[in-house]
Amino acid sequence: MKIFFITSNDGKVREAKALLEPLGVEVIKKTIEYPEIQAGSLEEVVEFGAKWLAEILDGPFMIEDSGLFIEALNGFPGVYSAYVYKTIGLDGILKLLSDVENRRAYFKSVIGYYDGKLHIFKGIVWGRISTEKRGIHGFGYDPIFVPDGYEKTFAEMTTEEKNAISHRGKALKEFHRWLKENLKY
Ligand code: ITT
Repeated sequence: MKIFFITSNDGKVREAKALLEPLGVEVIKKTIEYPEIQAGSLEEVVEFGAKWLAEILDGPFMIEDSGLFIEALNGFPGVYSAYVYKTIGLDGILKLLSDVENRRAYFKSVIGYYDGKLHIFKGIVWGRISTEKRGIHGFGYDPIFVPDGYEKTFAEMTTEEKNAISHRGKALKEFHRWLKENLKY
């Protein structure tokens, strides 16, 4: 089967393809700018975006909203992750945490699949913010995030290694389980 993934982020598409295509789900990227409201949660952003896109798209589609939540910063950048990445960037986050001992943080991914109804799938991965940028793979905050149980950052892992433990990998696996049960493709 084919799934249209509405996103501007090639990193997200690469991860979705790596995980879903061996399972028989073809992922097709489609870039359509949709409003990302300033809401208190990723779920609300996905809900609003999916309803907005449903008005202009014919077939089923998926979107995804994600963010990095840093404990010592009360969950910042969280829903503002895309904006913060583009403005203060990784160096800005490292500077904010320069004297901070508690470096705990988690990534969260919320996938919305719309087929006339909205279905939500979520994944979280806990870890810590490193003291310097490391690695060349992945995208976004990957060079400064070390998942629990590892010494490497996400940017020092292959797409497959990251998918096996990441927030997006977990949400995609849940989504795939649902597709198999409900669509029996
Ligand atoms: P869309 O078009 O799909 O919205 P986006 O890049 O704007 O793509 P989001 O709105 O979901 O994505 O914003 C998430 C931000 O969090 C984005 O800037 C990424 O840099 C970062 N992010 C999300 N998932 C990540 C991951 O797996 N690794 C590193 N950074 C991630």
